[in-house]
Amino acid sequence: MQDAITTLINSSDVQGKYLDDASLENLQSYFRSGDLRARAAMTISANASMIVTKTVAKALLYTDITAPGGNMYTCRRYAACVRDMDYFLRYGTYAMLAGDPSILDERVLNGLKETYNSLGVPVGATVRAVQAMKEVTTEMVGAEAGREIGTFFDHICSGLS
Ligand SMILES: CCC1=C(C)/C(=C/C2=NC(=C\c3[nH]c(/C=C4\NC(=O)[C@H](C)[C@H]4CC)c(C)c3CCC(=O)O)/C(CCC(=O)O)=C2C)NC1=O
Repeated sequence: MQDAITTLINSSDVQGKYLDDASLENLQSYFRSGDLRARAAMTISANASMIVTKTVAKALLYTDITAPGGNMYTCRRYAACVRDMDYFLRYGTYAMLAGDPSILDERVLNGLKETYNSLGVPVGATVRAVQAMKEVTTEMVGAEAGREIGTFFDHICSGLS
C-alpha cells in the first residue's frame, strides 16, 4: 500500500531529485485537506452501517436482484452483498485517508471482477450501488469531503468495469 507522500517521494527519489513544484503543490493540497479527510473518516466510521443500509435501500432493494432468481435472493447472498458494500466503504475510507488508490487495487479489486463473473454477481448493478454509496456518503460528510472519497468510489467502479 502507498500513500500520497510515499508515491511522490518515491518518484522523485527514482530521479535523484528534490520534489519539483508540481509534486510539492500536490503534497500541499494533501496536507491542507488532512483535517477534512480525518473528520470525514470519523463520520463514516460512526455511521457505516447506516450508510450501507441506505445504499442498499436506494440501489438494490425491491429490484429484480432481491427477488427470487436474483443474485441477492436468499439471506446468505443478501448478507454477502451487504458485506461487500461495507468492504467498499471501509477500503474507500482508507484510500481517502492515504490519498492514494493502491490499497483498493491490492486488497479489493485484485481478482474481484473475475470472482463476480464466476459467481454470477452482476457487475453493472454493483457499480450502480457503489455510485449510490457515493451519493449517500456525500450527503453525510458534505460536498467537499464527498469529492475526496468520491474519487475512490469511482476508482472501484472503473476497476470493476
Ligand atoms: C476485502 C476484499 C473482499 C471483497 C471485495 C470480497 C468480495 C466477494 N464477494 C463475494 C460474493 C458475493 N458478492 C455478492 C454481491 C452482490 N450481489 C448482488 O446482486 C449485488 C449487486 C452485490 C452487492 C452490491 C454476492 C451476492 C455474493 C455471493 C455470491 C454467491 O455465493 O452466490 C465473494 C465470494 C466469496 C464469498 O461469498 O464470500 C467475494 C470474494 N471478498 C473480500 O475479501
